[in-house]
Amino acid sequence: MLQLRDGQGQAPAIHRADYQAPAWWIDTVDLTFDLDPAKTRVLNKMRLRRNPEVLAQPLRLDGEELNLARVMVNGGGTSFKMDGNQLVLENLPEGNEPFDLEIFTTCAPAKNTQLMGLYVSQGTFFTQCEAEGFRRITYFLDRPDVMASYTVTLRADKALYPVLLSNGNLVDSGALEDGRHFAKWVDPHKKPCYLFALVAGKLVAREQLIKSRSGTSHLLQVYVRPGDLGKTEHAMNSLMHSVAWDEARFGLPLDLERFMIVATSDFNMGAMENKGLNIFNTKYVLASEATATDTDFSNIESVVGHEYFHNWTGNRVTCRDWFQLSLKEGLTVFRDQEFSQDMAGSPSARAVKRIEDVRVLRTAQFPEDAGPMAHPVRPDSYVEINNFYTVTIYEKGAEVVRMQHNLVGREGFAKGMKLYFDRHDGHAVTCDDFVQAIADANPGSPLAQHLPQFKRWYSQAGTPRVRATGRYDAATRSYALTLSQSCAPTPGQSEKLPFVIPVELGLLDAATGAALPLQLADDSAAQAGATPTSRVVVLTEASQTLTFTHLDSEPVPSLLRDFSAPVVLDIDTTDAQLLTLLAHDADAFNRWEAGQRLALRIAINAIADNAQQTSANGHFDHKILPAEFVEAMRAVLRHPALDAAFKELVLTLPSETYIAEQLDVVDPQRIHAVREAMREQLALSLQADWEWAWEQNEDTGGYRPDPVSSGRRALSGLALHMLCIAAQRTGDVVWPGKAYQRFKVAGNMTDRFNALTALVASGCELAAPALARFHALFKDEPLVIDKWFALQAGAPDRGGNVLPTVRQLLQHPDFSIKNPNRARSVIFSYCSANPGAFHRADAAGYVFWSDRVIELDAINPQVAARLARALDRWKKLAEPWRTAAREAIARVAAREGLSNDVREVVTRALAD
Ligand code: B3K
Ligand code: ZN
Repeated sequence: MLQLRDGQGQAPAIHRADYQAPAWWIDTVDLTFDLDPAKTRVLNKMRLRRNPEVLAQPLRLDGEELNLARVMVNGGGTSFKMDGNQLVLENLPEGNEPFDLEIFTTCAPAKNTQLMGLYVSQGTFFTQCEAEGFRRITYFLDRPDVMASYTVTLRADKALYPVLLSNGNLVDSGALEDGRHFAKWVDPHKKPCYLFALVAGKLVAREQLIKSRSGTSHLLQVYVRPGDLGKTEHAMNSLMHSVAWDEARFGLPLDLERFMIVATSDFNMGAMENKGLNIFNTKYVLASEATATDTDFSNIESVVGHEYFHNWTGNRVTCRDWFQLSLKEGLTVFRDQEFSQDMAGSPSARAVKRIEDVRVLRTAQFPEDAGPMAHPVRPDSYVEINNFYTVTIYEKGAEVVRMQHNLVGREGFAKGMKLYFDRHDGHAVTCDDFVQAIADANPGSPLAQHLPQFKRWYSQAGTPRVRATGRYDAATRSYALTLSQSCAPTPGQSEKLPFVIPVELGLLDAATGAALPLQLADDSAAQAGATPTSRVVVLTEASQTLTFTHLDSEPVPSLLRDFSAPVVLDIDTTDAQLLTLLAHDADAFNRWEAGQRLALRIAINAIADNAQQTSANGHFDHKILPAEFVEAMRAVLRHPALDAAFKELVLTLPSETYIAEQLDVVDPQRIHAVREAMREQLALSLQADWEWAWEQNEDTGGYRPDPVSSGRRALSGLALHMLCIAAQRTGDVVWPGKAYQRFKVAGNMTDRFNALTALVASGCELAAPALARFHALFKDEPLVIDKWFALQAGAPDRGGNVLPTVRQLLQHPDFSIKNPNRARSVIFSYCSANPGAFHRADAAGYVFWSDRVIELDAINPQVAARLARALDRWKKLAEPWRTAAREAIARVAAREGLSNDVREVVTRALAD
């Protein structure tokens, strides 16, 4: 155990305010590995010196699950002691001169099921060190502000491990005795230990030479298992595009002779940005049109980009401590989002990407911000840092960077980035340092003007709400718009001060939908003739009123365009106003948003309306959607100019999770029934239009994962799904037949899987043979089998049938709880992504959840703690779910020997 625990109590929290610079520096590290799955030997030779700026202290090195064999100082023996997991050396040479410390340990990679530190996956060695995995490899100052130069020698059996990789440049390699061989790597860049990596195994690589703008050449490599090479083209293309983009947009070149990506099927998350040796989950590397969907292709592009962009934002400039995690993660998510938008090209495709990103923020981060795990973008404390790789740190952090970008403009942001690197290259710094650089490079900008207040985005948790009210005065032809902000208390933070909230807005003519010139009463520049139709207002007070003049009638406000701030907008728009925005808003985001607001309003009213009861078969007896809504959806679907991808987003109803977030008390079954009823009505009322949309978009030609053709596949997939839903209701057999045919002959995985989804989700009889056929076709493709599991665990519940199916899936020969992708595909798809099936009135879903959390925790605490978050929002549940959920959480909390990871999550969930 890392910390002493008091019975079942939590390990102590670590506080940001307690940060102290390290008392020792490690300048160089020379590691020699004798790789053996059962017992790997690690010789660690370090050169250390005291940090003269810190009061003298013993050297305390972190270690975990290591067998210590030898410690030597300057070549001789030394005294040492253990304090918990720390190796403590007190009698070190006096003075500030460097000295040598040699530590010899062994570890057992084959037994490492946590997948942190050094582990074995399918006969290949991999490492994962972020955040605190390096201490599972050797004793070290395992903290990101200690940056050292690494030399690494790997020794292993040549037949079993022909490829030996580590960070940096290969400087030597050769044969050893007994069929062994070695490779020696030197990393030219200093780095914190969380960026260390090694890989050893039977791998093959796709290679590509590229030239930077300055003319230097670089070798790019994507390593996979033999047999997977044919699925690496898209990852390599994505890497090449990433390198070119970072140089073109930010002037940041590749700083290494060689850059490697290696894929593994056993990985806790998506990928890891180890310096020059990125390790990826196969899910974000391997793609072919036969096995990967359009979503997979676009995820690969963004994850490859994300990890590559870390090479500067994270690796060249890293975090002072883990509280600063968003310094690298928020910024790098912002960069990967911008990269994907720039790659998408057209304004419409950019808007689609923005909508997708906001959807993630609102369905995952907003609930986090309102629940027991709420924390600021820069947290103040944590028990287990692995629990803080969250949507708040990543996605909200990216929004906070995006607001800075928008407040200083694109050029200003590029200047700010340059200043950031001029100041901090090669150092471990804080979120404050970042925002200071952006502001200092842009004096006079709204960011610089409001800098101390802007920083509250880093320190205050919770999603702010902006309440907007408009009043039109015909006498003065003016429109007064009042914007008021507030933010609910979050655990440990009861008072919130006003944020700096950029609100991009426009006004539309209510009759024609035309964009109106925005003349502010007190804005002389605008009166001089420069009257834009969209502008950004920076809200800094608790309440502010803007008065727009020269308006002949009451306008329709379009607020928070392009989602200009991560807030909830409360506004009493009429249905007619929303319909105008849906039909005419020049801002694509708000056009989509108007449709979502209409749907949300209908759903919430139906949920609250006790007169609308479901009949025994779960169906609503009367229609929920008003005719105007159906007609508006038809107009979007049939629109001659809108892109298919955008149509698909508009025609997709808000998720059950998002609907639940709007309610104070959540009846998950009622939400599910209402949403299903809305979908069914949309399917039936627009049947002819869906048929038309299917025919229009059925054939996308040869497979290319570009935004236009993937948008067409998305819309035809939705159309087919809706047609199968309608068929279930009408008894039609034609469309299920067509879906089955499509499933059989589809030329790519997107179309095939969409057809399979339509069959399974609509509950038609052809689902079972299709699933069997799909498994037989792809039994040797683990990533496709993950989809097969996930589809069944995420299927709509029919009379409680999903949980028994999930239990059966756990017994399937292809299931293994030790493989995180597989565990996620079954267990998470059920517990976290299928609310209608999970929240059972008999509590069996919750019992299943608690069993799996406990089972997983013994194998892999990080994955278990993620699953533990599935009941974060239990306090909002109506009875009987609320009590049952609390009991399930309490059942987990009552276990002895829980990991810090799960303990922290359940403790916070149960806190008042
Ligand atoms: N930095 C890693 C995440 C590490 C998670 C450790 N629990 C991947 C990324 O964000 O790029
Ligand atoms: Zn990252």
